[in-house]
Amino acid sequence: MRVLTPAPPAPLPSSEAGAFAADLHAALRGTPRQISPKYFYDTAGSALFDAICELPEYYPTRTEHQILQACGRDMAAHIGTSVELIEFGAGSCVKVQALLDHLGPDLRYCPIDISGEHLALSTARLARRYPGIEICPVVADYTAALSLPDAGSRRRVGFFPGSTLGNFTPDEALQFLRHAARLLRGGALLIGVDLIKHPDRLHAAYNDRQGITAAFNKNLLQRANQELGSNFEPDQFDHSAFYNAPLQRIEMHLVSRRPQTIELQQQRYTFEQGQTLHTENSYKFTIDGLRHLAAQAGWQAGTVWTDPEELFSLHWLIAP
Ligand code: AVI
Repeated sequence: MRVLTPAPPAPLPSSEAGAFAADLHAALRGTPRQISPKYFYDTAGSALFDAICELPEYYPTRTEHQILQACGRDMAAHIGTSVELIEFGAGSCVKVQALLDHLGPDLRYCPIDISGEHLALSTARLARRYPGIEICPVVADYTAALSLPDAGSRRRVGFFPGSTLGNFTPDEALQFLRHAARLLRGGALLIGVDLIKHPDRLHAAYNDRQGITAAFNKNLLQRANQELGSNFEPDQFDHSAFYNAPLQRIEMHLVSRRPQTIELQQQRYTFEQGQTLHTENSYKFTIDGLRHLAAQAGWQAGTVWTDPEELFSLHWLIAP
């Protein structure tokens, strides 16, 4: 078993808080008011997201898992041997196990995640389960410039499951795919994206009956109160999630239930009744749409794996 020590360290909490404060002020000054969904994921938000993944209405995680279970052997054959497998935003390193189960020991696995603590726990667990694999965790923001371990003669293959690409703006998605194509030149990328389907199914997935997605959305306000000392009243905002068909995306908003003023670091911001803070977009793709986007970023589109209902898809992209 070989687990290399994670490096470099995660950003300091104070700089994270500074970025959150700056982005929240900018969002509240903007028209429309919009903030990056990356701020959902503090400890409470990450736990709520894990709970979302278990919900009966939230099909993406379960469906992707089913595809990985059913087609993991074939995907592993595409990945091949003598590979450096790089997972972008690996978190608890659970999904990759469907691939590791079919890959030989001649493999280096490099999970990248911003949370060093989380990564250390997940890779320790993984090393116990796959003692023959070299694990080389990288603590970093995978959307920024990365320094990865030298691949030597190994081919680099990326793994980016979970339809996280859908939470990027179209420009960011293109930028990420270009950045990944450079990083994985001569190799490939296995990427999971959610597919366009009937709006009722999409609506249900983001408006669950237990209200977990609503709590996840409102947690952003709790986080601001805790970390930045603002005075949002989460009960005075409604969760709103709907499918914007022309833009092929689920939009999540927090809607002010009444006229109200909030204070954030000595600045006052007024919400009219019905005014929203736009907290997330979750883009949905067609199979051809994703292949076209990948081609624009320099990829050659290969095999696609889906479930029988075509709810979700995993794509093999080649970086020439
Ligand atoms: C992480 N991401 C792919 C999820 C999604 O479906 O866009 C985040 C999420 N937001 C609400 N529910 C789940």
